[in-house]
Amino acid sequence: MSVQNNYTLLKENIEKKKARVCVVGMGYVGLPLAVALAHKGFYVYGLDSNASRIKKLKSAQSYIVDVDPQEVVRLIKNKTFSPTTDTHALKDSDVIIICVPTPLRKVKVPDISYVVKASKMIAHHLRRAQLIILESTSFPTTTREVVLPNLMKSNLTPEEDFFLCFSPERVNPGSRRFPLTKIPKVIGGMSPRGGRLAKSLYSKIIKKIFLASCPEIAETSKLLENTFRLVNIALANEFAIVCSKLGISVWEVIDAAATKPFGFMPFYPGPGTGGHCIPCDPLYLSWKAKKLGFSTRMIDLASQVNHCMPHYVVQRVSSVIKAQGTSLNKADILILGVTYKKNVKDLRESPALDLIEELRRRGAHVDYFDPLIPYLKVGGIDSKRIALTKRALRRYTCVILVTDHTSLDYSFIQSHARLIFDTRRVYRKRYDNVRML
Ligand code: SAJ
Repeated sequence: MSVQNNYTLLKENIEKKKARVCVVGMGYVGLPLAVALAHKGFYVYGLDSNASRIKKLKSAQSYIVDVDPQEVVRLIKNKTFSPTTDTHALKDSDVIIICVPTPLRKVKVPDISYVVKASKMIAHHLRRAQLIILESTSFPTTTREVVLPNLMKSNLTPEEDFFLCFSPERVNPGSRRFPLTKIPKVIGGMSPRGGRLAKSLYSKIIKKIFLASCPEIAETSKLLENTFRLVNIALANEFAIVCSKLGISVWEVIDAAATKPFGFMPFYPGPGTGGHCIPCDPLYLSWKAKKLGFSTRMIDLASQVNHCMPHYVVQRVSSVIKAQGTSLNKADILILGVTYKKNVKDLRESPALDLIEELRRRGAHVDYFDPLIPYLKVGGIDSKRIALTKRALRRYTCVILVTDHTSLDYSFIQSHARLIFDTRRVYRKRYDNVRML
C-alpha cells in the first residue's frame, strides 16, 4: 500500500472514530487517556503486563483517583474499552500510545527500560498504516534514537508504512480543575503527516493542540515545564531559609511579591519536593545535557536545595524544641501527612520519608498520621498510623505538619497539640503553639 494510502486510510479511520486504539500502560497516564478515548467512541484496548491491574479494571476496582470504576465497567459493557494483557491487541490496533513509567535509577540515571521493552514489543506486531505515539516523559531524542530504531526492526519504512510521534503526558493527578480533556496537548511528529494524524486523534478529546515541528521540541518542552517548577520551588525554599535567619515570614514576603500583576509567579517553600515528575523529569534533561558536554548547573543546584529541605526542617524542629527545654533524642514527634502532596495517595519521593529517617537517626521517637496512608515502611521499619485523638496529640513534643491534606481538622489539632511546626502555612494566624517554616 502506498504512503498516501496508509496515511489516508489512517486519517479517515481516525476522523470517523473507526480507528482502534491500544494504550500501553494502565497507570495514572494511560488509564484516564484510554477512558477518555473510549468515552468518545473509539474502540480502545488497555494493554498492561500486570494481570492484577486488568482484573481490577474488569471488576470495577479503579486504582487511579481520576477514573470512576463504574465508568470503566460501563465502557467494557459497551464494548468500547477492553483491558487486556494480550499483546495481540497491538496488531489489531491502528493507533498505539505508549504510557509506561520512566523512573530514575538509584544513581539519578534515566531508566527507559519500560519504553525500550514496549517499543520492541510493538515492533514485533507492527504492520502498515499504524500510528505510534510515545507519551512517557523522557530525555530529548528518545523518540528518534530509541523508539524509532526498535520499530525499524520490523523492516517497515517509517513515515511511509507507519508513523511515529511524541506527545508529552500532562496529567495532573487529583486535579478537578484541569481534567485531561481540558489540558492542551503538544505533539511532535517525525513527519508532518504523522503530526497531523496524532492531531486528528487527540482533537477528538482535547480542544487545544500545539503541533511542534519535531519530537525533540515536544520532548524538551515537557522537561522545561517541570524544570521551571523545580527551580522556582527551590528558589522559594532558599528564601524560606534566608527569611528565617532574618526573623521574618517567608509566606508574607511571597504574598507581598505576588501582588505584582506581571513578571512574578508565586511558588511556596515546603519540606522538599516529592512525586514522580518534579524531582525526576529535570534530571532526564541534565543527564542528556551532560552527554552533550554541558552541565545544567541550575537543575543540579535546584535539586540539591530541594533535597536538603527535610534536613533543614529537622534542624528547625531541633531548635524549636530546644527552646522548650528538650532535645530531639528525647522527643516524641508526630508527622502529620506523609504523601508527596496533599490529597494524592502517593508516597513516591515524598520528603516525609527522608524526614522520618533523619529524625529517627537523631534519636527521636517518630509516629505518623495520614488519612490516605494506613501503613508505612520507612528505613525497614513498619508502622501503622496513630489514631488522631486529643490524648494522642498531647503526647507529642512536636507535631510536624508535612502534607496539608484538606480533610484534616486543623483547628482540632491546634487546640490539642503542645507544639506544631507548620511547613505548609496551614495556620495563617499566630498561635502560641505554632511555629512556621
Ligand atoms: N511543591 C512545593 N512548593 C510549590 C509547589 C510544589 O514545595 O510551590 C512541592 C509539592 O509539595 C510536591 C512537589 O513539589 O512535593 C511537586 O509538586 P507539584 O505541584 O509539582 O505536583 P506534581 O509532582 O504532581 O506535578 C504535576 C506535574 N504534572 C505533570 O507533569 C503532567 C506538574 O507539571 C504540574 O504543574 C503539577 O502536577 C501541578 O501543577 O499540580
